[in-house]
Amino acid sequence: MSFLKRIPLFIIAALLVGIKTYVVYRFYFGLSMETSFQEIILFINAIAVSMLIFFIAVWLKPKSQKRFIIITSVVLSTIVLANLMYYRNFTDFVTVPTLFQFNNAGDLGSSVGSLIYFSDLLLLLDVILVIAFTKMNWFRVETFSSMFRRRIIVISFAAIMINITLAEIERPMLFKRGFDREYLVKNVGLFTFHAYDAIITASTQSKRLFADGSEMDEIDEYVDENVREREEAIDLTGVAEDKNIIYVALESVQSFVIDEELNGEEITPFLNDLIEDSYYFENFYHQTLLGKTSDHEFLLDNGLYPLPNSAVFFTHAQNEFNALPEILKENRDYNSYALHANNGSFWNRNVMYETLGYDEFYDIESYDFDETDEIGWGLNDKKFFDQSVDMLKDAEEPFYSKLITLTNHFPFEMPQEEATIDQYDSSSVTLNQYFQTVKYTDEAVEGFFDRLKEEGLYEDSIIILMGDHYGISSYHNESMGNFLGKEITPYEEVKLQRVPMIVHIPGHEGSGTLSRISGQIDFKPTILNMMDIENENDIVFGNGLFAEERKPFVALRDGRFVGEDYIYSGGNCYDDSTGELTDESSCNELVEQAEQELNYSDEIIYGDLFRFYDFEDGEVVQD
Ligand code: GP9
Ligand code: MN
Repeated sequence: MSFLKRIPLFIIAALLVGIKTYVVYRFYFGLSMETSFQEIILFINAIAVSMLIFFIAVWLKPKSQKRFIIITSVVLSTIVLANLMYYRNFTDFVTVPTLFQFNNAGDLGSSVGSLIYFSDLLLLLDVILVIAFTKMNWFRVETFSSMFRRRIIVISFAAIMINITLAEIERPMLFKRGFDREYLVKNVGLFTFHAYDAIITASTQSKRLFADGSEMDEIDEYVDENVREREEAIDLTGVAEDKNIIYVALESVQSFVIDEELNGEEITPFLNDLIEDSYYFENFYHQTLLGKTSDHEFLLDNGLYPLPNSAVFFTHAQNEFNALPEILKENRDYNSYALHANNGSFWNRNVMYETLGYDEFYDIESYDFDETDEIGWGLNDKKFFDQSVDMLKDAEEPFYSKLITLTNHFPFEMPQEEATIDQYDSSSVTLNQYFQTVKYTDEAVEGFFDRLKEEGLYEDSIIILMGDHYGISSYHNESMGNFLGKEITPYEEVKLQRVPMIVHIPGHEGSGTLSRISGQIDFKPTILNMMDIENENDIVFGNGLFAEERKPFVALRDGRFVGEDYIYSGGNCYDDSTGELTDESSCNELVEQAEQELNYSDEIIYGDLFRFYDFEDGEVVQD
């Protein structure tokens, strides 16, 4: 037994709890592991975090050390068990905001019994052992030397750094972007995730506390002077009244593939035909940043910009918004549905959709498929659309619905036997493969239209399709330049941020291609105009796409912008008629306005300012 006496108790506790948390992640939560690298990260984070927490013991006196070790293992086990029960009910992890949502806690309360399994008893084994070891004085508990303490600090921080570095390799920008709670837990563990969540909540709440609504007057004035005046150039006011609105997000589809060929084959034959019979905006820009797909969803439903340094879906899902689903419900009694075959917690959608007013979210759990139906990130677009139509068929009409595709997602891999177009031949594997997945999505959309017609949904709907953001980053400029037959300058890079935007109105005559500069920020006012819903007091930074008088620029979220005559990129001003550099002063005025506008939008979100604004009469209501 004297040999055991040499091992410090806190190390034993750290290992026991670390191994237990690993077992829970792996076998109780059933987190999916795609690679052995993920397995390793999962194991390392469980041990590293547990070490960091228990190593605090070296600073304590022997008696407090024992107390600390027991209390810590009980608290950590409670956190794990609480999350496990929550996960079994909601397939998600506990967050600070959910703790304050009593309806969730209530749901859980009533079903606690059915959420605890007999096998959960095993999860208390570490606590029992820690208590027993402490009582029996088997392991070393003493006042440690300062040399030993220093070593322990170095070891535990090194372990955490290794964990964070590996996590960054596995998911670049994990902390900045958040992605999915499941990713966070997989990569940095449950306890670090809770710390991260607490820090984000505290920082958003503190910014919110300083706002008192006085900021809204200036913003309202800006919107009044710069955004609100508009007249319909093409009169489509009310065209969508009583119709279903079916919005389709085309994952990573950029405008450069439209009407383009690869080895003599059209890349998007169906979309090309559809455009002939639709309004097509050929100078339409995505305005997303870190939150990618979710940023585009935010833009569409709110007419506000996403945030410069986080995914707004993640950080501000508790804010008050004035989103499309809510407005459509209030004014026209529309139901809103979101359909997307991915984890409900990805981009925090399961929380944000409720905030935005969606009635139903059909996530991965609503779709029926096995491995053979998967391409890339999940269910293939063809099966996705097919099953989505079944859901829409049963939906209460008229509705507003959003369907988000997934097959054309980076890294654009697909089984070659299903590919119907060649790969491109360049040094960029990403670009080479891209055309095949884009074509696949194009075919899936065709199938979707066929099914809508078959089910009698087509005639009563307006169908809008849009690329959510770029798919090919500037990293592939050289190959992209080869494909397009021109050098990709910073000016061309901006032009590559164009995404297709198609408004298809069945039975409508006179549509066509429009060249006006426009962007995702214009979606919400466009829908409201088409629904003939008065929105004169709304605070948005976009104009209806059919309006004659429009803001003279489209701001990208990273500081670049597109003006009517100039494009601003990389701190330089380009003449749009030549694509050549021009005098900076030509861009100055718009540089300022674009920056101002982005700041106003950020202020609204950071300060949660809509809680001080009455959209009915356009008044600011301060506390
Ligand atoms: C995830 C899907 C793709 O659910 O929307 O997200 P992205 O990586 O494009 O933001
Ligand atoms: Mn996307």
